[in-house]
Amino acid sequence: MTRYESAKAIYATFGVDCDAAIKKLKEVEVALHCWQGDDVTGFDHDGPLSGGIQVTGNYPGRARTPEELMADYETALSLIPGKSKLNLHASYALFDKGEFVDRNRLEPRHFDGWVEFAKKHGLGIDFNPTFFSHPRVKDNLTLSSPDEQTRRFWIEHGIACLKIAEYFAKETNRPTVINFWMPDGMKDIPADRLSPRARMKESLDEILSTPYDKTLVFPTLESKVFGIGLESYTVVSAEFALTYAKERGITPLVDNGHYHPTETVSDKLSSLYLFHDRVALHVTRPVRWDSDHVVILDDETLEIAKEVVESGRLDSTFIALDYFDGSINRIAAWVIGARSIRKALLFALLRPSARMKTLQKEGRGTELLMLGEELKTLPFGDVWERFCEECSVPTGEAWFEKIKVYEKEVLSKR
Ligand code: RNT
Ligand code: ZN
Repeated sequence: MTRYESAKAIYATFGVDCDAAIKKLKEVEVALHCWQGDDVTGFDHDGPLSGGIQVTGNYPGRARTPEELMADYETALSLIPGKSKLNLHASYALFDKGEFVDRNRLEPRHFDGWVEFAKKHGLGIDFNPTFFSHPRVKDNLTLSSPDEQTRRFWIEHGIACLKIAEYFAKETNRPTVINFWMPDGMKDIPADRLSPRARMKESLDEILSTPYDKTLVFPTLESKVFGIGLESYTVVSAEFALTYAKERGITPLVDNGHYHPTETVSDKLSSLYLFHDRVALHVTRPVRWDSDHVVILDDETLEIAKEVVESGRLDSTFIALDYFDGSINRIAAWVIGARSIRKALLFALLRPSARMKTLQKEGRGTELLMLGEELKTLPFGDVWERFCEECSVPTGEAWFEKIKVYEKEVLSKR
């Protein structure tokens, strides 16, 4: 008997079908963010990272060119089991030698290299307009700026990106999520909280009134509680984002680093599911603040995965990773997070959920608690290894060998 067969027999005694869980997990697509590879730098500016987000660490080997980023991304993909989706930011536009096009004038052709890359790897593409790290951000505001020229510039950027998103969807023949995250906010107490939000609403309305294929392109709106240097006020707060998304028929995006520390996204999902056809996730790991540490198999990641799976909403949840750590090997960072979210999903798929729901319904809390604890020590690792094998990626820590070789041969020479 192999270890997998033995594990399968043990899970079967709990009424859990391991083969079915593996099969389901293979279908789940997780968007892998290009920005982990270069510390959210992009290719269209030389200035610092702005928008109240921060990458710390200067581990050697950061990707500096599209070629380097693509090669690194490819290396990460080869070590991640299951389906990935390419997640791009507008700041990663590819320009011909000597060419420069500002963000409000971007065209689909500036992303042809990425489309080719996605097709080569059989990936769908998600997209993000980039409302930060740019001289046209004025007083930390973009779409909510009182300065009409500034606001116009960013509206044009949003519209340009919507067209690019549609191009991605058509080229890859897969849906494209386009996520709107605007860092707009204030360091100190605003005199007027209402007007920036009113302008934000108007700007988003104008962007979304551009015709786009609603069966292929899914705009999402991401809220945030605060950013670095934007501590007192963020325009797109949770209330703004949820109400706007509901009113306008777009998808809310919840990033688990964007709430007060004792709030959990895992507890928010079921409420969102009741009112939204689709929900989008940025899975990250906030350590004391929205620090965007690499995702690991921690309690909240497990609980988020459990909520997605047990609400029966795996197929209508857009799952994306969003973190950036510059203090460790960046490719390993991609792989660790991407493997961890899949471990969490597998763990959720291996729960005897019908039995557990019945226990809750019948008020048998003692038994439910007992069962939850017993599940934690089942031979989960053997099922995970099997999943990796079936996806033809290295099991256990064997994948790290490739990282070491790549670091020696490629990264250390940058
Ligand atoms: C920032 C948001 C946002 C960004 C990316 C780069 O706090 O989480 O999603 O991380 O767009
Ligand atoms: Zn995010």
